[in-house]
Formats: sequence, C-alpha cells, structure tokens
Amino acid sequence: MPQHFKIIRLILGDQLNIQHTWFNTLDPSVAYVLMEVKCESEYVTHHIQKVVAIFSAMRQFAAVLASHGHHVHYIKINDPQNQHDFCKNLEELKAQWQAHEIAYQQPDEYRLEAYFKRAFPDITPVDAQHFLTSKEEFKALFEGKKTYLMETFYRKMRVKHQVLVDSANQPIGGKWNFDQDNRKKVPKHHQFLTTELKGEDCSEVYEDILKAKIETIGNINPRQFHWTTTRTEAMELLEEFVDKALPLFGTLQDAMTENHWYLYHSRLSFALNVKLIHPLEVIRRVEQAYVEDPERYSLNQIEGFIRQILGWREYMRGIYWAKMPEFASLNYFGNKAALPSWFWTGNTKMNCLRHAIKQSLEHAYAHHIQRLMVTGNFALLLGVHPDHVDRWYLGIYIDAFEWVEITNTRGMSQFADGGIVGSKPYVSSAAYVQKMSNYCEGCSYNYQDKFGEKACPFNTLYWDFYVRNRPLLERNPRIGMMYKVWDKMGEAQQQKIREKAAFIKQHVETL
Ligand code: FAD
Ligand code: DLZ
Repeated sequence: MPQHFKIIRLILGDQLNIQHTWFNTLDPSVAYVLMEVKCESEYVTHHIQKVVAIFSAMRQFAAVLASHGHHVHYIKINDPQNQHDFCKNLEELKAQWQAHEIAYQQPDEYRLEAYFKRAFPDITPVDAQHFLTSKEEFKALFEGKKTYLMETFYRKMRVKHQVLVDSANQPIGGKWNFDQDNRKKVPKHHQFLTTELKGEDCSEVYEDILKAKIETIGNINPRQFHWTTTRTEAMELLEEFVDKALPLFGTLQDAMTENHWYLYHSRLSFALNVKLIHPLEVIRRVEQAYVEDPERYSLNQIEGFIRQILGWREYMRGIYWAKMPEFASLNYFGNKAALPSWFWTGNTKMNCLRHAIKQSLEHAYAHHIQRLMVTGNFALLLGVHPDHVDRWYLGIYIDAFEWVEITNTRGMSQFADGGIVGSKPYVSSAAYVQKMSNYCEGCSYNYQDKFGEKACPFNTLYWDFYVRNRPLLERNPRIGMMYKVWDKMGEAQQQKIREKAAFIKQHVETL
C-alpha cells in the first residue's frame, strides 16, 4: 500500500528539539523527514567526531519520534535514492506521497535560510523554539548603533528572564559581574574532580561515513564515543557538570593546563547547539544549585556560567542575524596570510599551540580560552586571512555552527569586524599564556625572551601586530598606551623586533 501524507515537516541536523510544539500532537497526515546529505557534510571539512555526532544524534532522535507514534522518514547518507540535497529529496517525497505542504523550522544559518527561501518562496518557516531572543528583537536593540555591548544585553536578559535578580530587578550579590574572581590558574598538584562520561559504540554511523567517502579531519575511537547524542545523555551531562564541575567552573574558567582537556567546563555546547537541551533548562538547573547550596556553589561560579549562555550565546546569535551576510566578508586589518600547515597536525614546538591543536584533533574540543588566546591569538598576530581562520574553526569543533562560530572567530577572536563584538583585539604576548597555564613550563621556547634563538614567537609577533596595524588601532582609547611603550623603546630594539618578526613569519612552518 503506497503511503500518503498531507504534510511533510523537515527537521535539520541541529533541530533535535523534542520539546518543539510540532510534536505535541500525533497527526497521521504528517510525516517528519530527516536526511543525511553530502552538501551539509562537505561545505567545510568537518572533524570526523562532528559528523558522527550529528548523524548519530539525528538517527536517535528519529527513533525517539517514531517511538512516540509519529511517522518518520529517515534518509541515510548511503541510501540509493538520496539526492544529497534537501529540496530535491523533499520534492521527490512530496510527489511520491501526494503531499500538499512542506514545512520547515527557521534554520540557524544564513546560508540555509537563503537556500530555503529561494526553493520555497511561499513557505514561512516556523520558529525553532530554542533561543531566548528573537532575530527581530535583537535587530531592534542594535538599530542605529555601531556597537551594542554584550554587558548591556546580558543585564537586560537577566531581568527579562528573572535570572539571579531580586524583586527590584537588581543583581543578587550586589554585582552583575564576578569576572575578577574568575581568572585563576590551576594550582600545582591540583586533583581534578571531573570525570569522563562513558563512551558509546558509534561504529555503525562511522562505517557509513567512511563508505560515503566524506572527507574529514581529526581522530576518533568509534567504540568509545563520548559526545552526548541524546537528550537523556545531555541531561546526565548537565547533572554531572553541576555535581563535579560547577563548584569550580568560574574560578578556573580561563585556566589552561596540559593535564586535563576540559578542566571544569561543561561540554554542553554540542547538545545545546543541536537543541537536545534548552538553554533555560541549563540556566535554571544551575540557579537551583546555588539556591539549594550557596556554600558549595559560590556566586562567581554560577554567574560566570550563566553569563556564557544567557549572555554570550544569545548575544552572538543576535550579532549574527543583525550583521549577516556582510559579516562573513569583514577583514578589518586586510589580513592575507595562510594558516601554518601544523594547524592540521599540531606538530609545532610551541607547546601551547601543540597542546591546543592536538587536543582539538583528538577531541573536537578546546575550551574558550584555548580557542581565543592560543590558536586565535596566534592566527591574528600572524595576520592570517579570516576566511582561513573561520574555515578551520568551523570544521574542527564539535559545536561549530556558523552563527556561533563566525561571530566568535571573525568577531571576537580576529577583530575582523573592526569592533562590533569586542572593543579591542584579544591579542597577547607569551605573558598571558604563562600566567594562565602550565604550557610554558615544558616548552622549547622561552616565554621571557623576545629576540634570542629560543624567544617565544608570541612576544615578537605581538609587537609586530601593533606596529603594522598602528593606523587602525592607535586612536582606540584602550590601546593607545601600547604605542607610547613602543615609541619609548628606542630604534635599536624596535629594529630587532622587526627583524625577528620577519624571520618568524618566513619560517612559520618550522616553528
Ligand atoms: P562552557 O565553558 O562550559 O560554557 C557553557 C556554555 O556557554 C557553552 O556550552 C556555550 O553554549 C556557551 N558559551 C560559552 N562561551 C560562549 C561564546 N563565546 N559564545 C557563545 N556561547 C558561548 N561556541 C560554540 O558553541 N560554537 C562555536 O563554533 C564556537 N566557536 C568559537 C570560536 C572561537 C574563536 C572562540 C573564542 C569561541 C568559540 N565558541 C564557540 C565559544 C566557546 O569556546 C564554546 O562555546 C565553549 O568552549 C564550548 O565548551 P563548553 O560547552 O564546555 O563551554
Ligand atoms: C553539520 C551537519 C552535517 C555534517 N550534516 C548534516 C546532514 O547531513 N543533515 C542535516 O540535516 N544537517 C547536517 N548538519 C547540520 C546542518 O549543517 C545545520 O542544520 C545547519 O548548519 C544549520 O544550522
């Protein structure tokens, strides 16, 4: 008996939101469609763990929907009838089922929004029911302003969602921000309290990806796959985080160490970004921990964590929709260099970069400060074209979806937006890495040296960055001081820095 459905509802790989109102009623005239398509797997070279995580999460989500009684049609990557194009597959099913309506949820990426608008000009997408700010709301907040500070936005969000505020809408604890308590290094001999989630076997998905010959980067152990790919696992991860990591999250959120790959970070970004879990669920759970046990969960831990999700995550999405598509081609400094080839192997003598890159290849993960102050910092100091930097970040990280990747990379990290996201570039010499990590201890380079053979390349490139970008940065009130220091340095030292920087750039492949 041929099947007939009146309505086809598409679910994208990052729309695995079981709490969506679409699923509130069982309707035999509706078929839900998920599809693994090559165009999504190949618009950038993804980390193998990212593709496995997405396919695995999609397949399990489809099974949950079916177990609830919904009709689900799932197209796998190697299915012979798969045309590897959302619209072609949908049109074919529409004809086959004699359906008269296609529906889809608002995609998170501009690229896909444009594609669906072109293909289905008469269809209005439904809300994905995940974010806490609408695109229109954020656009209105931004209207007529060159910048709109994250801090201003975050405070509005605290009040709007009544998070950590009292009855007069003032911040609990008397302050909106506890950042100054949150910049500690990992103490020597620190025993980490966090543990790994036990891995699952993902060999079947992995074999399918190999068979489809999808080009990927990075490593995987398909029998011990530890990323959360179901809502149940995401809820477990949240509980584990609250129990083991939250008590120290804030204190050590900027710290880096060779001894642990995620320290006290939550690893919830993938589950959040594919919508297995809702941001308010996470925020409310963390708030509850504080209310129940304020001694164990001090306010700097709680506020520091909530700021990331209620503040940064929503803010980045707002910037994305307010500034795309122009944002994707911004290159404030006119940078042109390529990324060194060791960004794909980690084979460099610079210990911080070696560790952050090898860890990214191993786990498809690095935490915020590794991304910002190690790899991102180095790329900016070297003058790498932001397109190359974006592609690397969009490919390598498990949680990388353009709306949150490009705003963090091109905006916050590379300052290619000239100051929309941040008020000054996040660059530093070796001093920052030394202060916040144990990377410099085992390094072939000397973090205190600027010119010698063993001088840390960050030190020279740091000055080179400021000097070559002087016309663009000198008038920035947060930076002007740097040029005073440079001018006082004296010609001989300045010349040495220029020569050393030129040497480093010429020999970057062998660093
Ligand atoms: P935690 O440290 O435990 O933080 C909790 C949650 O807060 C995260 O899961 C995430 O949802 C949110 N969050 C924290 N910082 C940010 C931020 N700056 N922007 C948006 N949300 C934030 N995050 C992504 O989700 N996808 C990306 O592609 C991505 N690319 C980045 C690129 C660069 C250059 C930088 C500097 C940061 C990037 N981030 C990105 C932000 C951040 O690094 C990751 O969200 C975080 O490392 C994920 O790990 P976690 O879940 O353990 O985070
Ligand atoms: C990232 C990704 C990958 C690798 N593969 C698929 C896929 O085969 N099918 C799918 O529906 N989604 C996939 N995704 C996630 C999409 O790229 C994501 O939905 C868009 O980036 C919109 O945010």
